[in-house]
Amino acid sequence: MTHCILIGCPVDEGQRRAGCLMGPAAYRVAGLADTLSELGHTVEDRGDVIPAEGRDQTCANPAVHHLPEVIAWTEALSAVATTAMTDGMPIFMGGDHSLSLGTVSGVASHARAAGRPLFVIWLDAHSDFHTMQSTTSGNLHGTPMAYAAGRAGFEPFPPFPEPVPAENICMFGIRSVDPAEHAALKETRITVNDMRVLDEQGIAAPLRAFLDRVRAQNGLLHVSLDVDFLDPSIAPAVGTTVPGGTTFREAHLVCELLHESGLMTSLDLVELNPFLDDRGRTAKLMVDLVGSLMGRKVFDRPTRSY
Ligand code: B3U
Ligand code: MN
Ligand code: MN
Repeated sequence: MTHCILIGCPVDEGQRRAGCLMGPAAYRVAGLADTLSELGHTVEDRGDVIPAEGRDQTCANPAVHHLPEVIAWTEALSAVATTAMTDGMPIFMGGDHSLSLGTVSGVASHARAAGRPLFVIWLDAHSDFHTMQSTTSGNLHGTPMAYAAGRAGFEPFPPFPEPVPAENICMFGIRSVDPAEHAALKETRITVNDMRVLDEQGIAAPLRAFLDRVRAQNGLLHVSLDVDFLDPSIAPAVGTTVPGGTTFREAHLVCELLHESGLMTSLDLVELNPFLDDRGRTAKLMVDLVGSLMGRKVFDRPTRSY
């Protein structure tokens, strides 16, 4: 049994297609809290975070937009995340992916205080590995993984508490990487499981390999689930649809393996744009995936301990 802490993060400023701010409400309507309590967990909904007013910060790249607002979100969410980590398992209901600038930073502060290494699983079509200098869209939802990895080029932001070592970062579902991200990723030891890897090896083997490392080091594990990890045919409610995403079954398998590992300590649900949804179908699928992440299954699997 886990104490699940729901935290609404109605962040819309990290991209240009308005609507992600309705995400937290959609997760509540789709029954996230009931799903968790039916699985035997306790649930506490801490409501939606309200950031302070943005200060007048700028950066050299003129494409970047809403920088003061995103910095204000980062500061607010980081503080909320650190507190929640001591109380239970935070589930951050986004909001666009720029919210992870704050959530991962808050979780990293907690990990440092707890003296445990932090690991991150990034389930996404995109690598989100831009700095504020390299982004051409100027959408800051394309940057949080670079911030968490400690890349230079985030000067107006608070310094990232304890950058996540590249060996502790594992991406799945990747199929849209900009040239600047590609060049930067090649210089790191981040594990990028793009769709080619998943097609050849399946999703279970690479995921288990990474989970083995988390377990061996007694790590904390942050999971960041972007709606566009899923194929747009099953999850249409997202601003940046990328064809060729994970299937319903692959996505549930990832979630079931994560649950069986018992390793996940925090979770982001990002990029749901309910304005683009088809009768709540994407919101319901995301809630079902959280169900699998938190223990819903057909039968126990006795063959492996996790
Ligand atoms: N890499 C592109 C596209 C993108 C990143 N994240 C999303 N889209 N959702 C960019 O704008 O940085
Ligand atoms: Mn993303
Ligand atoms: Mn994405």
